[in-house]
Formats: sequence, C-alpha cells, structure tokens
Amino acid sequence: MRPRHSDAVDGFVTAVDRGRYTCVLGDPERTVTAMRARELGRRSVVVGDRVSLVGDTSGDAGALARIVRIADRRSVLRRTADDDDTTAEGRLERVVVANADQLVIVSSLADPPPRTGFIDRCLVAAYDAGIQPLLCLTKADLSGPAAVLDYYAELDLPHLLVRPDCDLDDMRAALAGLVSVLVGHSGVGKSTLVNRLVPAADRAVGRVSAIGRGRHTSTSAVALRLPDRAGAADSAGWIIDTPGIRSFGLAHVSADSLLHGFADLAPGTADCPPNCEHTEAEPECALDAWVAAGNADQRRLASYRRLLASRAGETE
Ligand SMILES: Nc1nc2c(ncn2[C@@H]2O[C@H](COP(=O)(O)OP(=O)(O)O)[C@@H](O)[C@H]2O)c(=O)[nH]1
Ligand SMILES: [Mg+2]
Ligand SMILES: [Zn+2]
Repeated sequence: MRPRHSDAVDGFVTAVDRGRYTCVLGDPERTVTAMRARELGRRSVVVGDRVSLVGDTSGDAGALARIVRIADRRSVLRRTADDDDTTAEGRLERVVVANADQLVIVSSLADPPPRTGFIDRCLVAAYDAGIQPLLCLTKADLSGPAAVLDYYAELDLPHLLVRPDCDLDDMRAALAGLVSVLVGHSGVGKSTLVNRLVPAADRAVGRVSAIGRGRHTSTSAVALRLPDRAGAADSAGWIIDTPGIRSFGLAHVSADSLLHGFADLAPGTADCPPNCEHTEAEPECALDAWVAAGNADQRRLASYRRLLASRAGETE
C-alpha cells in the first residue's frame, strides 16, 4: 500500500490568521499559505508547529497548500482561555505556542516599573511547559536591576540587561539555535527589542498593540527568523512575538507540574498525602520536613510557594 501523502513537504508555522497559516518551507526556502486539511479533525495548529503540507506548496502568489499532519510537539506553552476558573469555558486551556525552547520574559526596570507578580506568573507558565526562562530587563539606562535580581536570587534565573546603546551580542548568543517566545506588558520595550534583533520585522514602537484594552484581541503570535550572526556556526534561531498575550491564565497548572522548575524540591514530595497542594496550609505536606532535614533551602521552598500562590493572582 502506498503511504498517504508520500509527497508531503515539511514546514514551520510562523503565523496564524483567521484560518490561514503561514508556513516556511525549506530548500528552496519559501513562504507558503496553507489551510488545514479535514483529516486534522479538531486539532489546533499554532505558531511553532512543525507540519506536513500537500497541494500547491510552490509559494507562488495565490497558491494555497493543505496541512495534513502536525508533528509531535517538543513543548507546549498554554494559557487558560479566560482566566476564569469558575466556568468550564474559563478553564479551557489553549495552546499558545508549540515547540518553544525558551520563554523570554521582558520587563522594564522603569517606566513602567517591573511587576514581579507578572514575572512570577510567566515563570509558572515556563516551568509548567518545561521551557527555560530568560529574564530580559529593559530600560537599564533608567534604573538598576538590583531589587529585581535580589527578588529572584533563589531561582538562579538567567538574565540580560538591555539599554538603548548596548550591543545585543549577549542576547543574540542566548537566542542562538533556539525558538524563543517573547512576553511582556505593553510599553516595556518589546517592539524596540524585536526591531533591533530583526530589523526587517518593522514592529510598531510606542503604541499599544491590538484592539481596545480588555477586549478579546485577535492579534496572535508571529515567528520571526533572527538574522545569521557573523562568524557563528549555529543557526541564529527564531523569536516569537506575542503582542496579543498580556498574561497567562494559569488555572490549568498543577502544583506538581510547577515542580519542573524545582528539581531540588521534587523528590521531597514523595511522602506527601495524595493530591497534596504543597502549600503552607497543607498540614501534612512533606516539603517542610524535606527542608528541615537539610535537603533543600527554605528560601527555595518559599519561592516555590510564592509562585504557586501567583497562579490565582491578578493577570494584568
Ligand atoms: N529609556 C529607554 N526607553 C526605551 C527602551 N526600550 C524602549 N524604550 C521606549 O519605551 C517605549 C515603549 O517601547 P515599545 O518597544 O513600543 O514597547 P512594547 O509595548 O513592549 O512593544 C518607546 O517610547 C520606546 O522608545 C530602553 O531601553 N530605554
Ligand atoms: Mg509593541
Ligand atoms: Zn506536599
């Protein structure tokens, strides 16, 4: 029997807009517009997905290909759709980006001031997804990073400082060869940073993106290829800009999945009662004894519990 779609070619989804998927195909490299094939059923296709395409994959103007297969995902960054855990609809989790390696949390040091609550929630989303976090502190020309870095001292969080006149060599090195998702509040300098990294991207600076605040925005994620670095052997990587995502609803994240970020604490939960939420209020949570016995630092447990509590926090 002939395998189905033996003529399919592989692509990478870089944008999704009202049922049309922009995919980059290799050799020769071209950009192709595609729709989903029926056989995908209800499975969603998101930015970052590796897909197989059939039909007109020429990339010529007006050509339309069909996505017939979604490759297994290396990682999924999710958000709860409505940040409302009181309704079934609100608890629906949506995949935002597939196959990301890194979550770049962009926060300005001033104007607007850093919001640790937001950073905490991004860290929860990253640890839950098994994606490495990178804290990118912008506007370092306006204020120093000491207070923020002190707050995250226990997490060994990799970080970078960005100011208008700095070169971005460290940033490019941190992004090289990876698919990185950029998240941050409006005004922190995300578009400025994207334009410096990918001049062809031409993102609008100094304007609030998307439609009215508080409304459901249709502005979705876009993957941008980083220019090759002079003299570097590895690929420069991709950054995924997420103008429509101001926060992550975290109602789907469990106390145990957050342990992905805390390898020192995870074995300490072996003696917890079933369904332990690992909070301070759990009388029999074994993490307290684990720390008391010297297996992990008390401040690490405090950080873990602070992130646990941030799941229910404000989203803006
Ligand atoms: N002082 C200073 N201003 C910056 C820096 N990065 C961005 N800005 C300014 O901050 C404002 C918001 O920047 P923008 O890139 O649009 O932020 P976005 O909403 O996160 O995309 C603009 O007026 C930028 O010129 C920086 O490193 N230092
Ligand atoms: Mg912007
Ligand atoms: Zn426990």
